[in-house]
Amino acid sequence: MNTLDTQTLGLRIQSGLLLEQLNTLADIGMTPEGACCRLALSDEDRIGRDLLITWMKALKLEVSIDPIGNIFGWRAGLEDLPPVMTGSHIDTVRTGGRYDGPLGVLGGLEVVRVLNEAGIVTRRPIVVAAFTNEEGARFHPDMLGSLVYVGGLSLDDAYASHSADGKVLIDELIKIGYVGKAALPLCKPHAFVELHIEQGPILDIEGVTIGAVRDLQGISWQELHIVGQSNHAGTTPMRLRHDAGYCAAAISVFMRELTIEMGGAQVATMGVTQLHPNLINVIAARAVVTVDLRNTDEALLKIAEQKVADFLVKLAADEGVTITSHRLARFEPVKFDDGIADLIAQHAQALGYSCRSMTSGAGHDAQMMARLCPSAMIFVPSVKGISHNPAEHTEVADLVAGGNVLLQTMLELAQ
Ligand code: HGY
Ligand code: MN
Ligand code: MN
Repeated sequence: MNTLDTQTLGLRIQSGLLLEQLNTLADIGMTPEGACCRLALSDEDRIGRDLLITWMKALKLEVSIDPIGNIFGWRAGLEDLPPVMTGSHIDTVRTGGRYDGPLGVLGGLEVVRVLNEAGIVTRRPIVVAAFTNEEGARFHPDMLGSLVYVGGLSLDDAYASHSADGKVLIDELIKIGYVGKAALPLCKPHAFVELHIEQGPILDIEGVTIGAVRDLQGISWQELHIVGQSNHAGTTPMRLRHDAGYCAAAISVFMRELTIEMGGAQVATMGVTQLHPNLINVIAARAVVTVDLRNTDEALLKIAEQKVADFLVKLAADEGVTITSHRLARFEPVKFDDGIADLIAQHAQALGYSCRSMTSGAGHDAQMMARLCPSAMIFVPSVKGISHNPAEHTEVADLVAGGNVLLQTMLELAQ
């Protein structure tokens, strides 16, 4: 083992600045309820991006921005080789926590800080990325920036994406000043490793510190537009109603029953329900609802989608309404690189952390990067499995553990 190896194996991240930056970023877009609200391409997102770039420059990283607004901090290596890339996102859902996304970006900056302070230059360059619109809470699909990066969505189609509040993506990107000129893609990394909170209960319940994420479930998002007929809530006999509000509720109940019938990994969520005119004494004329179906098994996900489609046809006929579906996102399950996942597990154990292999229930930028280069993820526990919620929390010791595993995994990949 050479001196560099013994030196690097002894390196550890420090929690101080990582925590300080996580909290400083969390304050941007903080709501009165204590949630982080930095919807993609919003003013709050712009302020967060500007701050991140300031932090990257303070670490002497060479900052570049690509045409979809992905931000990269590049640290030169001894050799001009494909880099080891890490990163995640800093956009949030409307009721976000402070770790979902920023831990992966700021954890990457902490790795750079430790190497700078140790005076170590790795053989390969190291890049820290912050991808645009990972959440998909404002523009669809989710993981949009990393999807464009790997060529899964054209820039034009991404630019034309419409937000729920009626905005067009390119207009908002111009407005915040983040239409960059860097090459798309900036590079084809040697490897991509993403540090992220689990956002689920498994590590917390089992008391395990590190998740070596080997795969990620498939995602199916659609928006349903239901058109019935508004009418008087008191005078209209039940048999004459074309009630879009009832249909919205019936679809939600059907989705829950479908997960019970299918069991296994099948999950289903109706996150959005908008009724019009949304008045107590008016039968709803229209409804817009969203359907989020996920499963680790592609064949089962397809079955779930078909069962929902069949139910919608019958419901529309029974209730005398029209139901149209608009596809918002569809990603098959992803297998990560077992070699990198093994490295994650080895370094976790070498550092004395408990570790287990996992599947990700949430979508992540790593699932897109896996189309371009060997990729895997490091999970750390979410207390009580809570996320997309201001109560999202990860203990400091677990944040540090995840950062140390990221540091050692990246060092090994970069040497
Ligand atoms: O929806 C997801 O899984 C991710 O948070 N975008
Ligand atoms: Mn995330
Ligand atoms: Mn999220």
